[in-house]
Amino acid sequence: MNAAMIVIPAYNETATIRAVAQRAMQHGPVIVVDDGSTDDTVAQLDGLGVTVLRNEQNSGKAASLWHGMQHALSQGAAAVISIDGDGQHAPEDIPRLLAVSARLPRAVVIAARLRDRDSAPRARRIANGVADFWVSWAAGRSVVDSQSGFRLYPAELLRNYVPRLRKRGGFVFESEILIDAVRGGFDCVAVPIDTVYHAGARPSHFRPVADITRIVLMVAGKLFARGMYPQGLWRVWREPARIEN
Ligand SMILES: Nc1nc2c(ncn2[C@@H]2O[C@H](COP(=O)(O)OP(=O)(O)O)[C@@H](O)[C@H]2O)c(=O)[nH]1
Ligand SMILES: [Mg+2]
Repeated sequence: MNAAMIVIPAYNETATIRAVAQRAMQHGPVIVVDDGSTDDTVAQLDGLGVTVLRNEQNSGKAASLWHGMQHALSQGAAAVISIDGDGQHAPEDIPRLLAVSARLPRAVVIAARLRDRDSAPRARRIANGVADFWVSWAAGRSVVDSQSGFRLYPAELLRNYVPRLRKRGGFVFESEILIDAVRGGFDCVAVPIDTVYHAGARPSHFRPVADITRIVLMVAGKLFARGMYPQGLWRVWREPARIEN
C-alpha cells in the first residue's frame, strides 16, 4: 500500500473514539493504539474494520504513537497522520493535510489551531505559546502550534528516526520530532484548523506546567549542545512561519 495511514492514540476515550475512527476511515486506513485503557475504548471499535493495537499497560502518548507509526510503516504507508481520539480534531481536515503534503513531500504538516484560538483555556494558550517559542528556536524555523497532535509525517522522516520515549514525558516526543525533522532537512508547515474545546469533555491529560517544563528542558538540552544556537533565534525572527491553505 502506498497511501497515508492514520494513527489515533487513545487512552480512555469511550465517549468519542468510535465516531472519530469512523470519520477518519473515510480518508485512509486507520490504526487505533489503545494505551491500556480501563474503560471500554476497545469494545467501541468492534466491527468497524480499523486496526487496533494494544499496550497492556499505559505507556504514554509517545510510545503509543510510535507503536502505531511503526505498524503503518510496516504496511508500506507513504505518510502517517496522527489525530487525537478525543474529538478535538476534525478528521474532515485530513484531505487538506494530504494536499499540502502532495506539494511539499518533505514537510511535516501541522494542523494548527489558529482559528478561534480564544476558545482554548488561557493557561493552555500561554503554555502553547511558550512551547512554540522554544521549539522554534531549537529548530531554527518558526513552528506554529507545536503542541497540536494532529499532523502529517512523511514516512521517510519516521523510517530513519530514533525517538527517545519517556513514559512521563508522553507529550515531549511530539515537540522533539519537529526539531529533529527540521535539523534533518525536512520543513515544517502549518494548515489552519479550528480550535475545539467541548464543554463537558473529559479533563485533558496535558498538564500545562509539568508538561511544558519537560518540553523546555528537552529543548534547553538541545540548545546547550549547540552553543545556544543563536542563528536559530535569528532565523525565527527573520522568517515568518509557513502557513498553507
Ligand atoms: N496512548 C495514549 N494516549 C494518550 C495518553 N494521554 C493522552 N493520550 C491521547 O492523546 C490525545 C491528546 O490528549 P489530551 O488529554 O486530549 O490532550 P490535549 O488535547 O492536549 O488537552 C488524546 O487522543 C488522548 O487519548 C496516554 O497516556 N496514552
Ligand atoms: Mg485533547
